[in-house]
Parts: sequence; structure tokens; C-alpha cells
Amino acid sequence: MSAVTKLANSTFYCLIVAVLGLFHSGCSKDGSSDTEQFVSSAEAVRPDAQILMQTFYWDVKPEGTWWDTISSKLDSWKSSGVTALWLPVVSKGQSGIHSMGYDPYDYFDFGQYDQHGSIETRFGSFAELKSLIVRAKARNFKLIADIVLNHNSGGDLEYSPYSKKSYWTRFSPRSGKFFRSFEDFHPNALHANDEGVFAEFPDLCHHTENVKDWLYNRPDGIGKYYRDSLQFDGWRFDYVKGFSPSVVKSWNAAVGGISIGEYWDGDVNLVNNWCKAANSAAFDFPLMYAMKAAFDGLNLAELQSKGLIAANPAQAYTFVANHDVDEISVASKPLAYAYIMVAEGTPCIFYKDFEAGLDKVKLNQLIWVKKNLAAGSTKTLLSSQYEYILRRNGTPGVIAYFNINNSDVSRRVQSNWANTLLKDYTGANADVSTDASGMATITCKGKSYAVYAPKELN
Ligand SMILES: [Ca+2]
Ligand SMILES: [Ca+2]
Repeated sequence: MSAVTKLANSTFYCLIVAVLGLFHSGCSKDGSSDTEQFVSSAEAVRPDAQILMQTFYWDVKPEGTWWDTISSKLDSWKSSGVTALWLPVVSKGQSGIHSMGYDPYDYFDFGQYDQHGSIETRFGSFAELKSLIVRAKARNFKLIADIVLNHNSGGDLEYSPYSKKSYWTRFSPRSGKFFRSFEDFHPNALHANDEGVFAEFPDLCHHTENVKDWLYNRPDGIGKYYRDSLQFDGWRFDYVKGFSPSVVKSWNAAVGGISIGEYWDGDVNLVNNWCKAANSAAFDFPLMYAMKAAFDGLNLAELQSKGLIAANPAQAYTFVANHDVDEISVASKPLAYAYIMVAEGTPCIFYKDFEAGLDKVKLNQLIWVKKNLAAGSTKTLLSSQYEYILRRNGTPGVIAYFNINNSDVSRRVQSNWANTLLKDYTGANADVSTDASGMATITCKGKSYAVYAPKELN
């Protein structure tokens, strides 16, 4: 660990290191701000955070009551600062009331048709869904629909001249909308296959006129019906690795709205390339894996420059866990949530963490930090195995300190505020003052985080 910032006259230290020809590896790698000029006028960027709630988890009870459960949480989430809700799949899957929705059969059966063993979906009836939507809209929540386009499930058996065998590709949904046949699945007249299949599900071809019409062209097709009649504001696209990014790009061009892809991969270049090709944001899987390496793997340097938030923050939806991946330990989750609430990107909170796992008071405090302090570009002030300090340069901005030592630690850091009293907005540490050059000594408790910003906010 470098002594660069540890309460030392590190300008002197850096000069010595520079003379020794070690300047680059010594000071800048550590992220020491000691050679940086005091930033007298901080970036004008103000916080403008959307806070997304993933309103479900994998094994929500198959009782047709979940829309009502979500409804009962709306006032609480509103007061916490949540601005958008990612709902589970609204349409009927092959398993009827037992389906989590990722086996789509009828995109227009929202729990009003008796097919596949039930009228209601796992989450409730169409009337209950409509009631939830009305209540959510009355509270100004944006609504994100979970859209499964890669595959379908639950069709009847029919013979395909392309595969020369029978498969479950005949879809005759009770809604009377979006009938499909073997011509709409791979292999067909257009393609033998596309980028990927999911298990043994019939793999939808998104380039037949029938499919393009029903996905996003027709006014009564899925995209525009969900937008105009159900009042969804955006889309979480499931398993986008399974088909061309041009499909999401075409959907977005025709339908518009918030667009978030589930490109499940730890390789930030792959995720970012997908974002560019699809004209869409994406969930920040690379950051989730980096946080796991940092907080569970006990090496906070794993955070530096990691994730889609580093490569393309405007299109990064950060998260700690979701219905599929819940790998970061309960012990590390408070640190991981603190990180996504001070970092760039739009955070998504997992229902289970908020309602049944973590300290809600502390999560609410972090949401407040995201919405009121965390703005502007990011500068890493210290990146080491056990301590990590970052600064957001907007207005008011924030300095966040992460510590996985057992004991308390203190560092002298460069803020953007001169002669200013700083408060730790977690409430764990005493106020500290910056000097005329903006330097301050901040403290972080053992195995914890601290969040410093001016005590007086304008
Ligand atoms: Ca019900
Ligand atoms: Ca596919």
C-alpha cells in the first residue's frame, strides 16, 4: 500500500518519486490527488437520478396476487425516492399461473383469457394489473415492461419443411393477436438460425413481416399497445444475446421509450458494443462482477475503471442482484449498494434486498445521496486493496470512502470545496473542515463506507 495519501506531505513524496523516475506508477496509479490543482469551480452538473426498482424475484408465489402486493408498496417506494418500476412479464406463458413469464405464449393475455391452465397469470388478473398501472401512474412512476423476444413457448406441434421435423411452433393465442407458425421460427425461409437459442424453446425469427408487424410496427402490436394502452414507458429486453441488436434498435426507432438490455456478460466491451448497435442502455453486469471481486474477493482495487459506468455511464443500469443472479454476499451488499448510489449510472434496486434483506433506512439514505449529491464526472482519489475513495465532481458532488479493514481508517484527500464544513451523510463520522486548498482528512469506520459532502447544501 502506498503512503501517498496517508496523512503525509505527499506533494513532497511525489516530487521525490518523480525525481526517482517513478512518478507515473507511484502517484497517478494510486489516484492521489495531491498533484492535482484545486478545482475552484466544480462542474455545474446537478444530480438527475432515476431510481429503478425491480419489483419481483424468481419465486414470487404463484397465487395471482403479486400486482396487488406491488400496489401496496407504491407509497413507500415513492417516499424512498424510487422513480421507475420494472414489472415482471405481464403476459401469459406456457405454464399459466406457474409461469414467471419467460416462456411467452400470448403477448396479449394479461390474465383475462382461460388458456394454459389458468385465467390469471402468476402475478394476477388483467384487472389487477390495470389497477396497479393506474395507481403507479398517479404517483408518477415510470413503468418498465419485461419483454421476452428471443423465444416462445407453449405452441402446438406442427411439421416444418425447413427442419423436416415437427416442433411446437403453431401459436393460436386466445387474444386473437400474433398468430405464429413455423415460418416465424428458425430455421425458416430467411435464416437457419440467429445469434442464440434459449434451451429448447422455439427460436423466434424477428425478420418475417408477421413478426416485425406484431413486435413493433402495428399500432396494436406489442410495442405500441404496451406503450399506448398499458402506458408503459420503457422496456427491459430479456436475453438480448439471443438475437441481433438491430431488433432492439428497430423497436426503439418505431416505439421509443426507455430501453434496457439484459446482455448477461462480464465483458464490458461486448456489453458496450451491444448498447451502441441496439441504441439502448444495458444492465451493468461487468460492474456487478467487479463489485463481487472487490467486496467479496477483498480487493477494492477491482472497482477502478470497471463496469459499463466507466465506458458508457449514460447507458449503464447498475445493480447488485436480480431475479437470476444474486451472488454478492449479504455481508457485502451494503457496500455494493453504497457504491452504485455514489457512482455514475442509473441504479436498480432488487425487491428482495429492499423489502426483505437489507437495512431499509440505510438504503433510503443512499437513495437520497444518489438523488441529491452524486453528480458529475468521477475521479478516483485512492484505489488500494482495502480502501477506495472516489469523488464526484458535479454540484454539490460527493466524496465516498470504502473500507474493508476491520479498523477505522483516515485519509487526507482533495475535495472540490475550500474552507467548507463537510458532513458524513451516513451519520457515522464527525464533521470535518476543508482548508483553503480544499484538503480535508476524512474517516471511514471498519468494514463500512462514508459519504462526505458540504453540510450546508444550496
Ligand atoms: Ca388475483
Ligand atoms: Ca434467437
